[in-house]
Amino acid sequence: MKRVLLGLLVLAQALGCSPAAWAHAFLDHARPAVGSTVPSSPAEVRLWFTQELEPAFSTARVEDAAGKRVDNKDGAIDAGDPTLLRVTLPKLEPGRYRVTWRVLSTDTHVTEGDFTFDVAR
Ligand SMILES: [Cu+2]
Repeated sequence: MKRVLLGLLVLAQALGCSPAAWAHAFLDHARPAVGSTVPSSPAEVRLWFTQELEPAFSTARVEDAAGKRVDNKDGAIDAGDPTLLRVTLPKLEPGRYRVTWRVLSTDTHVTEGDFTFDVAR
């Protein structure tokens, strides 16, 4: 019985998720917050995830309402917090912006998503 259980544990790890936590890395919260309106152009977008991320395969981009990329293309995992992905921004005009993220968590699963925020007039 012990051997079977051990086999299942090894299988679970091979599949990528630890038996204790089957979840992948999902967006926990963001700043600017999902769907929010901020009074002025934020200096950066910060994305906090539910798991630690693999730096080489975790990216975020910010586009304006016309679909033009506006971020500084410097998306990176925070040096002190492996669940935090940051990308800096130039000064943004008022309007709606879409943040798209795609991350690889340390459990080897890729997840992706997007949301918008508004810069107030
Ligand atoms: Cu997973």
